[in-house]
Amino acid sequence: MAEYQNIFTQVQVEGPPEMGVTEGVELHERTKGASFVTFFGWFGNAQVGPFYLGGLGLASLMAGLVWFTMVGAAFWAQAGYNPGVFMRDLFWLSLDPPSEEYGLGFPPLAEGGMYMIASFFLLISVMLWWARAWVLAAQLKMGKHVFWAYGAAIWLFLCLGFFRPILIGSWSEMVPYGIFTHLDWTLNFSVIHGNLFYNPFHALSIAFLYGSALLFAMHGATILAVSRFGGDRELEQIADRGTATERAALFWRWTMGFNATMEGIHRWAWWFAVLTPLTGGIGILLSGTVVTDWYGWAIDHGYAR
Ligand code: 07D
Repeated sequence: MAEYQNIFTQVQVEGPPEMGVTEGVELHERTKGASFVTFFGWFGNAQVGPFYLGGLGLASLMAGLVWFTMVGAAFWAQAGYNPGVFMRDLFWLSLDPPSEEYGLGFPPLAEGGMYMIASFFLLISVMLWWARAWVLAAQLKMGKHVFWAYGAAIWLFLCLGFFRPILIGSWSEMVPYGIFTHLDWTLNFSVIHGNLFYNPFHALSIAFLYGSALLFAMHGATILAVSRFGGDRELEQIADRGTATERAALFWRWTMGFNATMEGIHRWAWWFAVLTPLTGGIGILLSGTVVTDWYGWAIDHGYAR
């Protein structure tokens, strides 16, 4: 029976697993096998594996596990080693940074020392995973776009937990490891600095965040709308112009007079996503260093009244 096929109804043909590029790649760091999961096939590729863990990946996961375990152990102690209390209070438990009096010094273990050691491992874990993004891309002779995009997120991460605390002169400025405590920290940051909504870089960051969601929705919707003409076969559409690309482009020219290209739309997406944490980090670095009260700053600059 002839079936109508698109990316949602596709028949999941299963052949031998696709093991990928073998030239110039360290094969011993890749798992040998792969399996197939029909459920995954409904949303993406049914094939799971091979995995490429490698030294960097392994070290990163181990460092991340140390951070996770230290946070968990602190929670466990706070819950009085009682599983019921642990589950009940999970969202309120927290491993907190040292208090202000310790400045940039090293505090006693129970007063933030554990937090600092855990943070060190989190930093190592994030940076090793970043390096892995470079190495894997290099092995596949790809551009380093994922590496730089992740770098933008790391920039914000470092502004929050490293650069700004150093500029202020105290590790107490770092973000606590707890579900509700980090939310409280965020609100507190805004209140202390006179309402973060008046920080223009927070505003820019929100514009790029919301802009990313809008662009993603526009792009996703456009491709799905022309999938009946083969628009989801993006590579062929870039190389050979056909009705799908033509119609998708025409739709947006009719709608707003301008269309991105099949290639360019991904640059728009990359830049919008990357600019969210880039501008955000600038906003964080300026808070409490250059500007202490954003509402007052906005009044002084004729931006609020
Ligand atoms: C957080 C950093 C990179 C993360 C990395 C990962 C691990 C490992 C391990 C799971 C995302 C590290 C790895 C931790 C995990 C395991 C096992 C990226 C991050 C590398 N705001 N606000 C933003 C909005 C308000 C405040 C950005 C909206 C209030 C503070 C964004 C609203 C107050 C900060 C944004 C709103 C306030 C922000 C984040 C609305 C009080 C920041 C962008 C509608 C609540 C951050 C300049 C991002 C920032 C930030 C949106 C309101 C405070 C655009 C929509 C007024 C303190 N806010 N906000 O990509 O950049 O984060 O500020 O009300 O620090 Mg805000």
